[in-house]
Amino acid sequence: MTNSIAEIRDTDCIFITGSNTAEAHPVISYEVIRAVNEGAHLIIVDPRKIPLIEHATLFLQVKPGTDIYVFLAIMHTIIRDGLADEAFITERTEGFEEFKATLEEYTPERASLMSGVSVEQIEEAARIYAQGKRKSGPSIYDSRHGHSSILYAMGITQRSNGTDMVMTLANLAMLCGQVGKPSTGVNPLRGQSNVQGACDTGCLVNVYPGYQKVGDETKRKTIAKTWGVDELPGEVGLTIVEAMHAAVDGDVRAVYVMGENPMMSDPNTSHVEKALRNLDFLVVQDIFPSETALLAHLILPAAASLEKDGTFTNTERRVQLIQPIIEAPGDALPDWQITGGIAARYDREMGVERDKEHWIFPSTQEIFQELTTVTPIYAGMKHERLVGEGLQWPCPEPDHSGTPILHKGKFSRGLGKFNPVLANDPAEQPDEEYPLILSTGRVLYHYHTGTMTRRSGPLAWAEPRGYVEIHPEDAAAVDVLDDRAVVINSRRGSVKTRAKITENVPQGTIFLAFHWREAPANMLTQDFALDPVAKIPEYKVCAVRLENPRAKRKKPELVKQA
Ligand SMILES: Nc1nc2c(c(=O)[nH]1)N[C@H]1C(S)=C(S)[C@@H](COP(=O)(O)OP(=O)(O)OC[C@H]3O[C@@H](n4cnc5c(=O)[nH]c(N)nc54)[C@H](O)[C@@H]3O)O[C@H]1N2
Ligand SMILES: Nc1nc2c(c(=O)[nH]1)N[C@H]1C(S)=C(S)[C@@H](COP(=O)(O)OP(=O)(O)OC[C@H]3O[C@@H](n4cnc5c(=O)[nH]c(N)nc54)[C@H](O)[C@@H]3O)O[C@H]1N2
Ligand SMILES: [Mo]
Repeated sequence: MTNSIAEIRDTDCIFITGSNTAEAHPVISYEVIRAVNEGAHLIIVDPRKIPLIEHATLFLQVKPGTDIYVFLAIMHTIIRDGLADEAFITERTEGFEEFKATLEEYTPERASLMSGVSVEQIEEAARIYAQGKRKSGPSIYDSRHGHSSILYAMGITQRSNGTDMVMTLANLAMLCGQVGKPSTGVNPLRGQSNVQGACDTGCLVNVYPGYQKVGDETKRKTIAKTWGVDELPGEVGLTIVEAMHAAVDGDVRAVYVMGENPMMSDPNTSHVEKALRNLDFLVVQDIFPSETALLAHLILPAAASLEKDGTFTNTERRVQLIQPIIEAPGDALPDWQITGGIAARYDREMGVERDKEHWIFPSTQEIFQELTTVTPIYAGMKHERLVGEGLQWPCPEPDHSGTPILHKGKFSRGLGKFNPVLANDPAEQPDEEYPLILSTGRVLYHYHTGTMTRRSGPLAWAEPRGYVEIHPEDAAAVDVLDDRAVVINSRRGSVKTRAKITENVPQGTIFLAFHWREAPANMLTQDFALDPVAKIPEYKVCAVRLENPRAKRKKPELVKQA
């Protein structure tokens, strides 16, 4: 997030898109509702009637994958109606003229045709967001503009044009000067407790810790020196989906899976299975025996988050200490001790002398200390400074108090760059054979592949088994009944589950969460079209067909006995 969670409550206009905030980020959704109750406007752009629309002033129900036309038309309207923040554009940004020219063709009328949202709603959304208008009550900010904040999540990023979508929202915020101030900004709501920390510390294929590009020779040399090695690899690695393709081709021979369950979470499960079975060596390090662990040559038992210490970095870049509150069972060890143990063993085999030969590092405190020496955004932190509230990065010096708001006064690259974006449609479009769009995601009561939440009795009571949401018209077309079996087919595979007939999904779109091992959504999703930059698969759109399993069964014929 460019801004902080607590600022949401003071926002004048909240613009949410591609985020089912109430179910996937319930705590943050309380802040949203609090702001609305105080008079803030809430605009939601989403294909589904998600719970938070109850609180929204405007709900723009787009067809999946067509929101890009709506965003471009919102910006078209803002420029057309003179609502752009010209002072901000002149002082803080570059590339505006070129960007502006690309917007000309994206009229609200065209967006309406593509997305199904009315022209009036698009124009109203543009006015409210640009001016940071409130429904009622005074703004706590007394500047010329009210403060508008954008929240987004996977609905816009898990797309073959995900990077374009994020740049589009950044363009929108810059166009209206809604960035670098409290209660504004472009705020991705991150998924796991520590996915932010994992990225910060370099668990990505193209960067070293602190987002230092692997291709940057100077930075690479500095890190290598600190780590006491001659050189570090300078090539970008393979992302998950690319690695699976490479495994099928025999170019990747061994995989070490740590805290992931790709047999359920990666697109096109049949292909993933083929990839994993083709490996010479598969290691799975997990807290439970997952679907992926079933295929492993070696399973390493890890301790769970409540059983270990270290730090978690949350979605607002806040680095916080975690403490073990229960003991790990059996032989389970914290992940850092398992990988550290393997590294130490490797060193010993290679004849390297070490004082602490067990885990390379004696404690998480020392790992963190070492991390701060190669990670400029963490450089001013140490465990003692994180007690209590923690610190938000960048925190470059020992006496720096952290950064709740990014891009204040200046962007990290200096001037904010407008990146012209053209609309692109999802890679797989519905057709005669597969006439519906499948959208996948989450429900409140379960977490991802269910390794953890589907072991819980109370959660099973709330949400015991899989189902697919189908619009009444689409259900009627294939004679599928509510709460009865339905088969979903895509070009990759088939899944049988229970139908939930509801108008929460628009006609032409069905929704299936990927929590259910008895109805795994990723049997259906596609892995051929990735975002060209982020390489994320298009989990939010693929083409499917529904089938009524009862229709297949022939009526038993009465055989007359002579
Ligand atoms: N209960 C629960 N909470 C979770 C998780 C969980 O598994 N369960 N997982 C966590 C993780 S890792 C993550 S990444 C987050 C994900 O959090 P979200 O991204 O909020 O979760 P999703 O269910 O993937 O929903 C994405 C939203 O995008 C919408 N959407 C689909 N297609 C489109 C489109 O074309 N355009 C737009 N604008 N919107 C679209 C969907 O209707 C949905 O409302 O949740 C985190 N929180
Ligand atoms: N169709 C579809 N697929 C999707 C998505 C979607 O919206 N639709 N969303 C995608 C997104 S955003 C995400 S984040 C991924 C999630 O995909 P995964 O990360 O593969 O899913 P999880 O079920 O969270 O798997 C985490 C694994 O880590 C284990 N684990 C938990 N704690 C620890 C620990 O401390 N140490 C170790 N070693 N293991 C631990 C759990 O038991 C589990 O097996 O799914 C992606 N896949
Ligand atoms: Mo995620």
